[in-house]
Amino acid sequence: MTDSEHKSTANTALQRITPSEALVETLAANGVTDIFGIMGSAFMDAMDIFAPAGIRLTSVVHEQGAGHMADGYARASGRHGVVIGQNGPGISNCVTAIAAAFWAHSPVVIITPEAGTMGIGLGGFQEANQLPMFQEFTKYQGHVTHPARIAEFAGRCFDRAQAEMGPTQLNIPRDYFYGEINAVIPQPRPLERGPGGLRSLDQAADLLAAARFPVIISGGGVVMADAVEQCQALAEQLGAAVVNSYQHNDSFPASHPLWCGPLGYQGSKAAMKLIARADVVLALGTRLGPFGTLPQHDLDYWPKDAKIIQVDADHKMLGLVKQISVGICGDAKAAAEALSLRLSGRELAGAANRGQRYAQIAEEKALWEQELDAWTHERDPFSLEMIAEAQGEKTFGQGQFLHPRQVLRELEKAMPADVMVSTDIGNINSIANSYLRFERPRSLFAAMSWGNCGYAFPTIIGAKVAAPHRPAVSYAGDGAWGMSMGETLTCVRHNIPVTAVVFHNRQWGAEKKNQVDFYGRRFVAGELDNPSFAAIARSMGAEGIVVDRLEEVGPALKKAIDLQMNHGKTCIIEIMCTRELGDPFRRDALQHPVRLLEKYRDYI
Ligand SMILES: Cc1ncc(C[n+]2csc(CCOP(=O)(O)OP(=O)(O)O)c2C)c(N)n1
Ligand SMILES: [Mg+2]
Repeated sequence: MTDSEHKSTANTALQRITPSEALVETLAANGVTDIFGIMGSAFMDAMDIFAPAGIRLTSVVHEQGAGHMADGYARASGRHGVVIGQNGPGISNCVTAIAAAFWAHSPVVIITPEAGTMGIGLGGFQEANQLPMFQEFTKYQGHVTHPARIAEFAGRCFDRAQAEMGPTQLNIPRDYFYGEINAVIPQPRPLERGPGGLRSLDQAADLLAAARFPVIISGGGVVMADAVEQCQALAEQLGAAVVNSYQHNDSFPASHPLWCGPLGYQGSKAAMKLIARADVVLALGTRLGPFGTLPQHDLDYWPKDAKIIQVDADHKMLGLVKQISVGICGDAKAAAEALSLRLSGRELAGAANRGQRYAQIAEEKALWEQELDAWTHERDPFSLEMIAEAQGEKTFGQGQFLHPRQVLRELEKAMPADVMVSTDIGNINSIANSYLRFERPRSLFAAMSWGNCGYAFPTIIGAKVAAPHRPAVSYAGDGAWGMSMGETLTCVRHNIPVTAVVFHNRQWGAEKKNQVDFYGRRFVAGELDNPSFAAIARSMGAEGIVVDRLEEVGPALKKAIDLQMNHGKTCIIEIMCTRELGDPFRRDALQHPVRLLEKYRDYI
């Protein structure tokens, strides 16, 4: 649902009203039904009337969780996610989550009550200048300069979060909730987006018509613009292979014959080998982020001689990272439609070898699937040692430590239809990129370019609140789970049933991999000595399952989904994994150590 479709009962005339009422009425006018946060005196006057305005405040364990929930809510629904907290520490607790939402392009509004105007600068209680904290991670910061302007600033924050596809901040001195004002409740002003400049669309159509091996990169913009259907129509018209941009595996249906899988870290070799052959690439709704286009699997796949057409709703992204031939500042859906229209009835150079391309796509995909099937475990020396060591060991469940890749394959096979999955940052979560396939958009919520551990679990809770009818699953490593598992209490307290998969490998694996590759296996701070997370989950009132036999992975997921969908229960599936480690995250950014001082001489 878009903002314009919300039915608002708000009075649009000038009214005598309190600032708290003006704020809450503006929230209601924007269709807000859910806010995430922790209560506080700073905004209690407004909070007191949330319920009669049809707004539920879900109280969380930690405000970072609330920020991620707002992000997940926005990503699952396309609507605003809203987060609120106590001035000072409640607000500073949100910084990481707002940064993550910024890089996920989520329309999150953070409402930040601030110290009162009569005390600012005197060093009172919970006082901080709250605008600089979020300056880098917001598209707009509305600071309420007078109580009578609270609705005006609030409305602008909601409009700009959608228009600019990112978080906005509404900063309200806490004394400005009180008093009486004359105010108009602003109605949402959704931005109508267009296809882009006509000349650039014409140029792009000419390039596509002349392409002999066209490839489409379907990006996050395709998800956000609900443009999968239009992208698919264009791909079929051109007979173009479609690859997902990094972490946007839900931007094209995986069952489609033209789908090739994701680019980027632990992505699809089929996608990489096919885009390497392109003479024309249509990058639809993607900023072509640097991390998502790095060489992978020893394949430097970016087609350096191809003509690149880039479509992005933000003009600042055009040509920023990759050289392009044509840049279109437009909406992915409208641009795809406009290109289809321009190409229909035209002679397409690629028509001649269309059948051949379909065959090549099918062949590369089959090869990649075979490779994945055979790739049951990692084969580097460290991993082989870890696997050998685990063979003699029993888990606390008395079973075996499992190979992460096999676990991920089993999870893939057992995924329910219409599932939403969130993923964290870590070695096993990254490898999951090869095994996460979706049929519809708004299904994958990865920790995007902010890359913070602890992202996935609170994010899936927010997604579940937005889409309660859809199964919701989060993935996290044991380290990241430790950061975020407190929010299990939020699920239990507020009946928000989700399924959390925890890959228990007893280490901060992704970073330890760098110590293997660059630091002579000198393991500093990499080991994790954990209790059973399933037992912790049970003590928090959720269900917990320990999995230490491969044949139990699929049934455990199915059982947890049944608990979630049919019994309203949150379940943590703790999967015992070996310490083997896949390819590292940032090989590109590390250098082998050099030591000049005598005392550190051995540390190379
Ligand atoms: C908030 C935050 N702190 C630290 C890091 C650095 N970091 C990246 S991956 C990683 C290890 C993750 O370990 P775990 O969650 O157990 O997953 P594994 O790699 O073992 O699969 C760390 C510490 C980060 N990305 N985010
Ligand atoms: Mg781990």
